[in-house]
Amino acid sequence: MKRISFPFSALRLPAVLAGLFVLQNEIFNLFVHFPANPYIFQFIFITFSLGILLYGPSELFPKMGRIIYLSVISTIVSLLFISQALYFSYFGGFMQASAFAYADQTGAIKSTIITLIKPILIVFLLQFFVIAVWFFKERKGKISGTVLFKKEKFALVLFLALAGLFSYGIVLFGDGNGWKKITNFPQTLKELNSFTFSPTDKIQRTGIFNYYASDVVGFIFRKTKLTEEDFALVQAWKQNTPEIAKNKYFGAAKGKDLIIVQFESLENVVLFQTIDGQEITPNLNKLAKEGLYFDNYYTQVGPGNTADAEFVTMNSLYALPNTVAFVDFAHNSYNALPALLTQNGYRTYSLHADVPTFWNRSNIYPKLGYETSITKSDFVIPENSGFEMLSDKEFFTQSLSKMKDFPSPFMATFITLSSHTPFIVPEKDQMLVFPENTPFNETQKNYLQSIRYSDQALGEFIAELKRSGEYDRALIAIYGDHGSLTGLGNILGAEKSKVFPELRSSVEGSVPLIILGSSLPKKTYEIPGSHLDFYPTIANLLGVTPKAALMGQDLLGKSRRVTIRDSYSRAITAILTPTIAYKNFSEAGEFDNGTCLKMPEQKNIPLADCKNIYLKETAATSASDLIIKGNLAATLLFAK
Ligand code: GP9
Ligand code: MN
Repeated sequence: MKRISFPFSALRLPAVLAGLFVLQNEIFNLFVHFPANPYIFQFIFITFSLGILLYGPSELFPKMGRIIYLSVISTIVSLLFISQALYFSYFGGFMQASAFAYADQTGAIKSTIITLIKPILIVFLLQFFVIAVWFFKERKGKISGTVLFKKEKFALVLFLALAGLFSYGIVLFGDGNGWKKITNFPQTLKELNSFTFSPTDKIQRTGIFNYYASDVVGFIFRKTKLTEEDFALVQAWKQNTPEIAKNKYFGAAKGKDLIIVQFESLENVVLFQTIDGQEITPNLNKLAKEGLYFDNYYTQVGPGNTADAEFVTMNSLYALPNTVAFVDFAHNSYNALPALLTQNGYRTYSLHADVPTFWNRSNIYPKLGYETSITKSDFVIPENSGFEMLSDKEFFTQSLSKMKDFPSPFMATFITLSSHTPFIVPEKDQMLVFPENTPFNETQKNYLQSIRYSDQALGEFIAELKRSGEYDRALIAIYGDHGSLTGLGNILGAEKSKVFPELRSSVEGSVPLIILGSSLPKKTYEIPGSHLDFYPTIANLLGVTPKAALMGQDLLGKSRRVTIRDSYSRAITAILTPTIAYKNFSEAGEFDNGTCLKMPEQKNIPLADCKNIYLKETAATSASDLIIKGNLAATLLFAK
């Protein structure tokens, strides 16, 4: 066999296969209906590198070894692509390592597997064809083979290792801030798994193969085995947590349909504010006066933003500080609000005009008890609307006609989109006119325009519910998922707020909660509450009893307490009760750095007075994390 020069000539076949691998990754992205890839260069670079890393080592083996190696890798590649594609066709989501750990669904797919096989899947087998042709030509002498000396083999391994490190290094450390130093390799691997918390984002940037690899790495590193002490902590919390007490509102909305609107990036601070005489949220303001308005209600999101708001609201469990439960704990068993309502005769729907894979929703929704998900492809997206996604007006209008077919009683969760960052509303739909000397910057102005627009869409939606009579048959709850991160809170006077301004204006900030129902009084509540309290409050209003211990409390009940955690460190940043409060906005979050206050006066009192509640809340927040990580939600059931 003729010797040819090293090093790149040795990688000719791996390079061809890596090129094909890039193509296969992109075809997979098209198969799962991803829109045009905004990270196409990063995507090509990383998937090509992984292709080289997978196929490159074949050159280290002599003849037969090379064929065996390539066959093994090709089989792995085909299996992963095809099983992910089949999983997507069946579940509408991406296969995760945790799905096998808590496998209860894989059986179901077997019977329908044949019907899911489509001709396009052949693309994921093409590498076998390329390899066969290559070897045939090599044998005929049309392509020269390579024989590597020991030193060259060593150099090749080194080259592959460097190429791998460099490519993944770019993902981890190439964020335009130069290169960070790797000090702790296991930590670096963990970061590689969570450089972005969103699976769709990760797959668009690095391909499905890399996503699955990082999911497996994350799964291995994740602490899901609990110690005896962990179990004891959860048990102690459960024992001390009574069933939600019934009050005079119990069953006030019994048998009614439940309509929930999770309003994107809606901060409480924009309500009842004007710009040059124009109300920012005229519709929300009106609605707040028509029902129960919680003016001191807080988001609890971690890195999962919208998804965390949904998670906390539907489960009454805290969001995890450094990972996203929707993604990493999607296959757990939960006792969520939609599941409770299905057990009480409700049909449950979620409506959101994004792809179902976003935030891994298609994997977790069934676990929360949603029976039907209405997603992007169920809506007609008008051309040239000027909105990046389906506009909220279209979303509500089209949803209303779908809702007519929902059998009562139903629960329908609407998740809006138009006020999502970067808050771009086409000029024709902008309703606010800013004066010349406005204190708001461009982003803040865009944010306010988007809120004004979505407020209008919501107003029209509610008006239609009233017109059709559905308003009288429903319990309606509207709340913001999280803040806007635009820093506009202080301009609008959040610093003058009665409660901690740090909470009002930060991302862990105050969001409104409005509950409407013909049987409810008109009342504004100053008492503190958070997303955690949604489930117990709504359950009591509907007259259904949660089966398991919850982290939150009924907002209409006697006992009130809110504990807010920093979204990244686990630290407790604030505990609010009507009589005592603790706050600590320092990064480390140690108890001693905090302040204890007598409420509602906000008068400093000795720190020691807050010790008890701080310890209790620390235990509760830890219990919440352990319940999720240890998949214990199903064990929290009250004895019958
Ligand atoms: C899109 C939307 C994302 O599905 O829910 O919201 P985000 O988490 O980016 O606020
Ligand atoms: Mn959001």
